[in-house]
Amino acid sequence: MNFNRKEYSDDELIRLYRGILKPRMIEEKMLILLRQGKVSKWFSGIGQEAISVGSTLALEEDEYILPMHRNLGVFTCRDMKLDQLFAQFQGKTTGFTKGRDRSFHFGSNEHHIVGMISHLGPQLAVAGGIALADLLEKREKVTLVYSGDGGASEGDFHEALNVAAVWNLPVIFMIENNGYGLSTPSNEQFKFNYFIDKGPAYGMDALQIDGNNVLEVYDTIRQAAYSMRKNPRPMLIEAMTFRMRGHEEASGTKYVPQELFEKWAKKDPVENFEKYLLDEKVLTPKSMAAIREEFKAEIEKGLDTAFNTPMPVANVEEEVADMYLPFEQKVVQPASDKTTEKRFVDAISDGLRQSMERFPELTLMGQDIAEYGGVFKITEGFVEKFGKERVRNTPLCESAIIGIGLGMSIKKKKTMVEMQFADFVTCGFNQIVNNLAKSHYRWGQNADVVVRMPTGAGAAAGPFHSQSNEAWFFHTPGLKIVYPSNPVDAKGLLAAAIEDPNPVMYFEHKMLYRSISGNVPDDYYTTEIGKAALASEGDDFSIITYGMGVHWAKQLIEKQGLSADVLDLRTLLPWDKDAVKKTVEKTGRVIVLHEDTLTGGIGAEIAAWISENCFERLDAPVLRVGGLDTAIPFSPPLEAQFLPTKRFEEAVEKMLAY
Ligand SMILES: Cc1ncc(C[n+]2csc(CCOP(=O)(O)OP(=O)(O)O)c2C)c(N)n1
Repeated sequence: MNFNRKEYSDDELIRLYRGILKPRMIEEKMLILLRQGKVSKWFSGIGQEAISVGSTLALEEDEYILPMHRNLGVFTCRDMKLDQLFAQFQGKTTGFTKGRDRSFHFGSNEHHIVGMISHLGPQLAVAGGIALADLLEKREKVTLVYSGDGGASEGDFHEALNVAAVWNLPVIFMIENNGYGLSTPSNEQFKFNYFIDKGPAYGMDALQIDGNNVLEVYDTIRQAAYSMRKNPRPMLIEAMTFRMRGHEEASGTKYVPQELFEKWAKKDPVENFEKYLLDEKVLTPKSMAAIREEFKAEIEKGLDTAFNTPMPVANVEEEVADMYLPFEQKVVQPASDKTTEKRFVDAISDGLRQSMERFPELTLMGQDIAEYGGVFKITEGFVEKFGKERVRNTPLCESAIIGIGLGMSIKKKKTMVEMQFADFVTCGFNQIVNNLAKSHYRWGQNADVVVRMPTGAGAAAGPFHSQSNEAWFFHTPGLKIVYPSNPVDAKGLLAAAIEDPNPVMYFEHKMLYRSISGNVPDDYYTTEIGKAALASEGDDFSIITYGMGVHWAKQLIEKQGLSADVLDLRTLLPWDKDAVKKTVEKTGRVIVLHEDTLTGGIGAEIAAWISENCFERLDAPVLRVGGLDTAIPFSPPLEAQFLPTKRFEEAVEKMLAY
């Protein structure tokens, strides 16, 4: 192996040696503990340590690193206390996730590390968000994220590299090409020869290095980072290496030809570097042994402490509360009583504009939202007022953009991501339900992201521009969901969603944009999240609904001269149980109405809750009315049948006749 120390001092080389030795010694100990049944799953990085260690030590301490499952060296090189690290591996409260997530699935802002979620690829875009925040603040920093060669087959890899290239984000994409993704060899994973062929295709420089040579990794990353801090842009580094053990310790290595192990054993990154340092007389066998002794004692002590720490004591309230960053909304009243008649669409735009003025740290991202003003023109004129840095046109990369939102939160920024149509959120679903929603629970990092969702049918736009998909998110703890039905709430709830540091899905029904108006306060104000409101009051029965349902309910009551409460939920997660209880107790008869398909819809949950909690006060069974359990058809007569309006009328008749 070719080591070239260039101008590096003995101390720097010793730092690298200490860096690479410690994870190796921890891993060797882990193998023993595994055999003794004292630790569970372990993903070994033996043979690949030079990559984690060389790259981590090459960066400044406050530059973020986003490691994967074989990058123990990142954690040890950032001087994490071993007792806490081991406690994390053992699911102890004193780890980094209070026992809620395993192994390397955690972040620590103190150490400028953001760990992965199991899905691998989503991590790449989060790095882009951290880099974007640095870029916007003109901090000369780089962010480094790793990917295996297998994980790089995911669409997230493409999206993250594409956005980073288009936006000149200073991200080092470090591909650890170790020949296998679980049992699948490279030739069954991808068709190109090397990852360096991919960099230029995305418009970024790419370099291939010997991933087993810690000095080469260190020197390459130092130079790359130096240049990228001055001239922000992404770079792809392909580190050639080999996984010397199984995918995880229980899975074996039968599928790997023995010759490969023999070939790569000769390139062991620790042994070769040791030999070089001895040859160079940087270290002696005695000084090496002293370092080993020091680490051995540190590891034993860390393990002792971790093993002697009790397992977590489960507590329901704590678990449920920790899904969210605690936030007590202080409702803001408008400064004056001046109002202007505004359409729903203009009220949303107004709320967004005033939030941009109030929060300099807020950035908007979405397809065609800059000069074009968005397909519904909600951000028209924004780019002139706030500039292109804060009003960002995005490539068609929903997943990456939402992941970037999380990265921006890590750097204390707020983001609003506009889905062009709520239907397209499917392409960013994983980032929302697994990254944004779970990050606070897992390691205390909130995701300060609002996703705007132009939703709903009624325009004969067919199955992919008409869907209501709030129920997907309703089932995801960690998210909040707001869904206004009128211009005043639309403005106030959007401002409130942006103030809230937790991830909020904001649904806006497209058919309301230009069909309804109201007197909207001119000043900035917020509406309370989690509170329903009576849109109409009556005595005979209650209609619990939201969004377009509020208008259907009011129209029917008026048309038929009925007397009913119409409860507009306004927030779906968390929904207002007190208000539901109050109206049920008042009328004893309830219809839950929504546009979304019936089965598994939000109405199902509310109806079940009413029957569990208000049974004695009911005079009739709770009825649910929703969209047909079909996709949403294009042709107007078919779409009209899909929508619940006719079935709603029938349900009202049935309810009153009961
Ligand atoms: C989306 C997703 N699909 C499948 C898996 C299961 N899985 C975990 S690691 C892995 C292989 C990853 O290979 P690679 O990215 O090359 O990393 P390596 O394990 O070789 O370091 C697979 C298939 C997963 N975690 N996430």
